[in-house]
Order: sequence, then C-alpha cells, then structure tokens
Amino acid sequence: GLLRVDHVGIAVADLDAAMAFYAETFGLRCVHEETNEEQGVREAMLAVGDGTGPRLQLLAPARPDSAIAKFLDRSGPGLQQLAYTVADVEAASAALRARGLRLLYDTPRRGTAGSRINFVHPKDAGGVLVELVEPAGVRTPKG
Ligand code: MC0
Repeated sequence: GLLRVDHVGIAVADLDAAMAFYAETFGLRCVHEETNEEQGVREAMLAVGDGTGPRLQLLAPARPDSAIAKFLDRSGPGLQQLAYTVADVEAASAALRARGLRLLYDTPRRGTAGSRINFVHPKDAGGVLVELVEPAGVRTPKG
C-alpha cells in the first residue's frame, strides 16, 4: 500500500531560477540535486520545515523531447505529479494494475536518489500523474 506522500513534483522551465525563487520566497532549501538522463530531467528536492515530511521536487527538462518539456509546452509550469512512498514498487504496481489502472512501465525504472519508480497514467487517476517511489535501500537483497 501507500505509506505516505513522498514528494510533489512541479515542472519548471529553468531549475536554477526556480531554486532561487523557492529559496528567496519560501525559504525552502535544496537537499538533493541530480540529472536523470533516462527521464530527461534535471531535478532538485527541497525540504519543507524540519525536513521529515514530504518534499517539493522541481523538475526541469534536460531534453526537448522529454516528458517535462512536453508538459511545459502543453500546460506551462505548475504541478506535474504526486508521488507516494511504497515499500515494494512491483507489489504496489501489481495491485493497481489488478484494479484496472494503466502503469506506465512494465518494470520499475530508476528515480531520484537510486529509488525505483513507476507511474499511474493520469487518465486512470482522476487527472493526476501518480508516481510510486520505493526508496533506495528498503529492499532486502535476495540470494
Ligand atoms: C499529461 N497529461 C497529464 C499529465 N501529463 N495530466 C495530468 N498530469 C500530467 N503530468 C494528460 C494530457 O493533458 C492529456 O490529456 C493526456 O494526459 C495525454 O496522455 P498521453 O498522450 O498518453 O501522454 P503524454 O505524451 O502527454 O505523456 C503523459 C505521460 C508522460 C504521463 C504518459 O508525461 C510520462 O510518461 N510521464 C512519466 C514520466 C515523467 O513524468 N517523468 C518526469 C518526471 P488530454 O485530456 O489533453 O488528452 S521524472 C521523476 O519524477 C523522477 C526523477 C522521480 O521523481 O524520481
């Protein structure tokens, strides 16, 4: 099942400008930054308050053919995804598939900070792109 809200993702055109805006306006600090080549994004994770709760993820396109570039073209900057933490992304994906929802990937892909991720198609989740995040290190190695 879903354990908690992991992060909320916001599409931005310029990551550095958005990080400066969030720091100066809301006092949110960046706790992690990386480029995910497979997803075609540059991303920054911002901590809110004491940093123990859900994070804010700023997502900027790394390539013009990426999901974030397409989102910006169609919708402009704004909320792009809602991500939940799960203990087992395969099990969570299978449970939602069994309820008739389309998962975007047959097998999980790599997400932020070595996590394993999958997505529910927004048309099957009330217009919300739902991400499932299994954080790095929660899995017991087999064998
Ligand atoms: C598209 N639609 C959305 C949406 N993106 N609705 C809500 N939220 C979104 N983010 C709507 C469109 O407005 C359109 O609706 C319909 O979905 C189009 O569906 P489609 O033609 O099947 O698909 P595309 O080409 O628009 O792509 C949407 C899709 C794509 C969700 C499949 O963005 C995707 O593959 N996303 C997963 C990967 C991703 O988002 N990567 C970036 C974050 P109408 O009504 O006009 O038909 S990477 C990340 O998040 C990692 C680093 C992490 O957190 O660890």
